[in-house]
Amino acid sequence: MSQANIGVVGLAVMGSNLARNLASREGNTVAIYNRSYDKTEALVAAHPEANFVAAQTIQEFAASLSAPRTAIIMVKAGAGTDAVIDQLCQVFEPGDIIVDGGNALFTDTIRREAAVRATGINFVGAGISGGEEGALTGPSIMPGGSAEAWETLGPILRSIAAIAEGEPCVTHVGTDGAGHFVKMIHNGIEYADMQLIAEAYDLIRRGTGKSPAQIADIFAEWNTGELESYLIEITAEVLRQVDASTGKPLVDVIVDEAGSKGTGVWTVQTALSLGTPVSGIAEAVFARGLSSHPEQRALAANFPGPDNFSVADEDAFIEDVRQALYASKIVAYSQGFDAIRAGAAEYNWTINLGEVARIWRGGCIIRAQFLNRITEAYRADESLALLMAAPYFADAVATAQSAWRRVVIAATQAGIPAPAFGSSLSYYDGLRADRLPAAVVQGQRDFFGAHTYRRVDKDGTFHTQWSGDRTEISAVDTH
Ligand code: NBP
Repeated sequence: MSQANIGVVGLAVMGSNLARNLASREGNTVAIYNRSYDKTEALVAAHPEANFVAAQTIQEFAASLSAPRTAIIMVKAGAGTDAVIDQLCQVFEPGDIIVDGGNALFTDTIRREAAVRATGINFVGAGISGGEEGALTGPSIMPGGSAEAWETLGPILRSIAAIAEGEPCVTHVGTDGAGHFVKMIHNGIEYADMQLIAEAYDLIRRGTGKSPAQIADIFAEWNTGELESYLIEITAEVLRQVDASTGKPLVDVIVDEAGSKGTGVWTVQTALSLGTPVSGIAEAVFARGLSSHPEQRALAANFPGPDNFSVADEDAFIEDVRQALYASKIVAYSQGFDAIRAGAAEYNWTINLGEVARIWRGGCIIRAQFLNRITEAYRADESLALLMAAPYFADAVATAQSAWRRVVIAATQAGIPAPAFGSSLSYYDGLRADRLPAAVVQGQRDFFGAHTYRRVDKDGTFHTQWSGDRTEISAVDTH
């Protein structure tokens, strides 16, 4: 017994692939356990080459691990995770390490970490991105938890993570729920990136009449430049795919209702409570929501829109769309990193934002060349308050802004929905505005609720006596 140095609990798609990934690395012996033993048996039978120690019970599982025992949980997030943590706490000892690699809500991770730490056992919430393929060949890993746990866990996670430009895509993100928080924001950015690419496709298709296969060629071309990313690459693959049964482009036979598993919603809910505008991510979540209400879409199907739309210069329009996509993507990432900064301040995490961008360069769904630029921006200025104000991004957005406006105007005139393009441009214009109508909002708030306002020309807080003689008084007098 005690021959395994790492264990995996939960052997569905993600867990079995992660266990195989671990077993493929030199020096690892992997204890495996699943609630239903048939999955464990099937994994062992299918992979005789792997160095597995199969356990039928949680007690056997614990006994097969050498100290400090380290187990990665890969079960359905929620009640399943709590059930497995409870079981492991019964059989583990102080100093051992429980890692939750599922998609847990970060506030659950904060709660679980505190409860498990009270027993002397370490608890690490680790975001794991890359889907089933990433789990097998190398994911991007975002662990939270204590520095003590990271000492044992670090070398193991480094050995299985994706490698980007020679460096493993894993870092100790911060304490307790920091890893799952950063994974949540990663997924939110992923939503925005996907929606922006989908809007670019829609504009080109409806604006120029090009076929999905022709647009696949355009995206493949974009993938050789500053937009180079996994999501652009796979979009080209999706658009090129022909449906075997009808001979039509596959994209034309897929029902146009986008689903979700909730991490985008969590990102937006969290950002709302932090007061951080993640408008690009929010529009992406809302766009999925709108798509998934066929009964409403049917009722609105005859609403009037503009007549025929076609662009005069196709090549120029496509280049404008490319630039608008790049600028909107910069906004989405800038907003996502802003949410991480705000989360770190709220939950007392020290998160190195440049490192976050670095570990997203490989393994995960939003992997892209572009992330190097983010790392460079935070290396140059660790306290950068606005990512898109870093010189590289500010220049890129300045270069793109005319094209961006032309695309949003064209979309509006054509009646083609481009909510993420449009709201990203509004965010940009909001940030750069000399004066915002927020002053009017403050006036309204003071009028109906005596919420007070500050003045541009002197310190202090003020209130206008709206229901009286409308003279202004110092706000302290109102309370
Ligand atoms: P699922 O999310 O489908 O969960 C199935 C696993 O959970 C099985 O091993 C099942 O055991 C176990 N389980 C459940 Br359900 N309830 C349990 C309980 N009460 N006690 C013990 N085990 C229980 O698996 P998955 O798709 O492999 O995902 C695993 C985790 O990884 C999830 O948190 C997911 O969100 C996350 N994740 C998934 C992806 C992805 O691309 N799929 C990517 C990144 C992260 P059984 O065999 O006995 O039913």
